[in-house]
Amino acid sequence: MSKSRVLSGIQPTADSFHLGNQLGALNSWVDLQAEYDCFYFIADQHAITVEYDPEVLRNRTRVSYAQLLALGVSPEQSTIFVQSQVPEHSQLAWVLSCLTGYGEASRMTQFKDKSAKGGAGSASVGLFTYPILQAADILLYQPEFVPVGEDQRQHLELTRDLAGRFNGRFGEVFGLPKPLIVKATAKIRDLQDPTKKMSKSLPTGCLFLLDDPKKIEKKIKSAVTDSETVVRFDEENKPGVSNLLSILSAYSGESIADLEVRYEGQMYGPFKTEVAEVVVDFAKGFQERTNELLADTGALDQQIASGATKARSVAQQTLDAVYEKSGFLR
Ligand code: ATP
Ligand code: LTN
Repeated sequence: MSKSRVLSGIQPTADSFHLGNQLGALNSWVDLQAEYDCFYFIADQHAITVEYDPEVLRNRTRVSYAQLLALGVSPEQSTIFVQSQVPEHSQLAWVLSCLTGYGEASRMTQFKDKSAKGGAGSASVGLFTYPILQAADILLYQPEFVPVGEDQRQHLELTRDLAGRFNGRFGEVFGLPKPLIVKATAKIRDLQDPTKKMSKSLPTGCLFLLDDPKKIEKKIKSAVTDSETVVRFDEENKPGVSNLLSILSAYSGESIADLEVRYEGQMYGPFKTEVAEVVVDFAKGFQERTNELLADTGALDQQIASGATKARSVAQQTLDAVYEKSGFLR
């Protein structure tokens, strides 16, 4: 029996992935490969919906791709590609945008949040139509599941609506993809303000996987905890300690309950030291693998190009069917 398909994407909007990206999303990308036919891509076209620098983007796209491989996403098992190298994404996005209501697009909360941050009137039309491009990303590959964070649920809903609308109006082409929401415990918090989620936009409390290991250690050792000295998981009253427990458990494989027992009667010092050790240990190997891939850009670019070839062989079939039903001359 053929495996069912999974598709997901990530934007190349930072110089490094952070621990939240890894534990909240990318580790599950790695795990899903055992059971599914996975398509993963770097959403570089989504990254130009806000102000950016072209050379920085090019570099971040390569670095993001290399990091995916270093995390264990495998080009043998999965199809890993860069969005802008598969022109079918833009082509399908146009067809879908003609099926999207203006009011419908206006209700997307990510646009409202992001455009509000940039100041009224400064948002691009690309930022407005972002979810339609995302719908095209997904529907081109006919996936059964789309692993995304809670923040993307609304975009998935729009994707399903557009797929159903196209099918209803022009004839059955698309299946309706289901969200695979990564479990809530995978939400990692900011080390300096554990009431917030870890995010690249708050770099002081964010652990970037490509940070200097000394910096990683320092950030963990100065993580905000609380005035108690009990290592106990209690997200509401002890968000800082609970966050560190989640991190330690994720990297060491030891359960949170076992960690609580092992740290009974101890202060935060040794606990933080161990958290720093496991993260630094992982980061060192990860950085070595990433840098090795980045050392030969020619080989890396070839690998990226062959990902695009594999992706296009699927994307073209869907686009063909869509163009046929849409009434374009073939
Ligand atoms: P921003 O700076 O815009 O908040 P970000 O740092 O949250 O960005 P994204 O590029 O939005 O990063 O996230 C990429 C993926 O990583 C998404 O699937 C998202 O759900 C996941 N992710 C990001 N931050 C965390 C976190 N703190 N905990 C768990 N998952 C996260
Ligand atoms: N919007 C997503 C990234 C993204 C995506 C996709 C995820 C773009 N296209 C298609 C899943 C499927 C984000 O910012 N996390």
